Amino acid sequence: MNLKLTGKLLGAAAALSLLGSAAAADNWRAWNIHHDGHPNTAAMDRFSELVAEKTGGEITVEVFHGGVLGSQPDALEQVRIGAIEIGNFNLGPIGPMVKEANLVSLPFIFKSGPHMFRVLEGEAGGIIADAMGEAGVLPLAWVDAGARSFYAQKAINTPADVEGLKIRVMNNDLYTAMISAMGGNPSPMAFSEVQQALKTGVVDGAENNFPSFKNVGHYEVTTNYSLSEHLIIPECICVNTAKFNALSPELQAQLTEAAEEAALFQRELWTVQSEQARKDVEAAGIVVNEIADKGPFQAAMALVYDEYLTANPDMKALVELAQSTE
Ligand code: BDP
Repeated sequence: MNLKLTGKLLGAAAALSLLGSAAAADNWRAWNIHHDGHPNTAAMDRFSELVAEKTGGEITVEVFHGGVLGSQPDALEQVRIGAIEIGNFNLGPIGPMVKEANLVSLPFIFKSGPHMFRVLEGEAGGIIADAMGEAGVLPLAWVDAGARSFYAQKAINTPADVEGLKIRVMNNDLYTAMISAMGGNPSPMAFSEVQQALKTGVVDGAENNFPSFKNVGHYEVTTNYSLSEHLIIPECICVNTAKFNALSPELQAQLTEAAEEAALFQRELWTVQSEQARKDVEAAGIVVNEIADKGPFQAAMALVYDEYLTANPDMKALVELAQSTE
C-alpha cells in the first residue's frame, strides 16, 4: 500500500477517533410525569444541571416533563430496556415487576414519611434497591412523595364510605386489593386520564398526595379530600442498570452525587410545596377532612397483607424488617 495514503488514512482515523471522543458525550433522556409547578419537575431540572456540571458535559440529561415519553408503566419498560436512560419513578408501578419493591405499596406499612426514609436507608432499602437494579431500573436516590389520601365528591371518614365507589388506582394488584377490601370498585388507570374520568363520573374518586392532586387539576373536579394517608410511597431517580454499569467509576460517582443532591433539593421543596398545595386547594374550595382514628382503615387492610404474604411467603422477612425499623 502506498505509504502516503496509509499515512493519510491513519490521519483520518485519528481525526475520526478524536471527533468520536468529543462526541462521546452521552446524551441521555429522562422521563418525568409531572408538569411545571410540581416539586419533582424542578428537582429533575436541577438533576440535569448537576449531571452536566459534575461530568463536565460527558453526560447530558434532557428531561421530558408531563409524561410526554409515555405513561409510567410504559416508561418503566423503556428504562428497563435502555430506550430511555433515566426516570423519576414512583415505586407503586414498579411493584408488579419487582416483588421486593412492593413492600412500599402495602397500606400503612410506614408510620410516617421519616420512617419510610429510615427503612429505605437501612437493610430493607438495600434489598429493594438491589432487586430493582437487577430488574434494570437502578435507584440512584430516593425522593419524597408524601402520603396518599382519598378524594371524592363526599367525605371518606371510614372504610364503609368507600363501599360501592369506583376509585381510580395506579397499576398494581395491591391497590385493587386495597379498594376491594373496603367494598369499593378499583379502577386502574393512567395518571393522565384521571382528571377527565373524575370530571365525567367514570370514577367517583381517586387517591394521591396534595402536590399531584393540585398540579393536574384533580381538585377542580372533586370536592372532598380525606386525610386517610393510607399509602406512603417513595419515588426514585432511577437509571437503566446496564448503561450505568458501563460508565467509568468516576462517572458513576458523579451521576450518583447529582441524583443525591437533586433528591435532597426535592425533599426540601416537597415539604414547602405540599403544605402550599394543601392551602391552595383549600382556598379553591376543597374540604379537607381530618380522620381522627385511622384504625378501621388499618384493620380493613389485614386482608391485603394476607393475600400478599400468601402469594409471596418469601417477602415476610422484608415486611418484618420494615415493621421493626424504629
Ligand atoms: C403521583 C406520582 C406519579 C404517579 C401518580 C399517579 O408522583 O409518579 O404516576 O401519582 O397517581 O403522586 O399515577
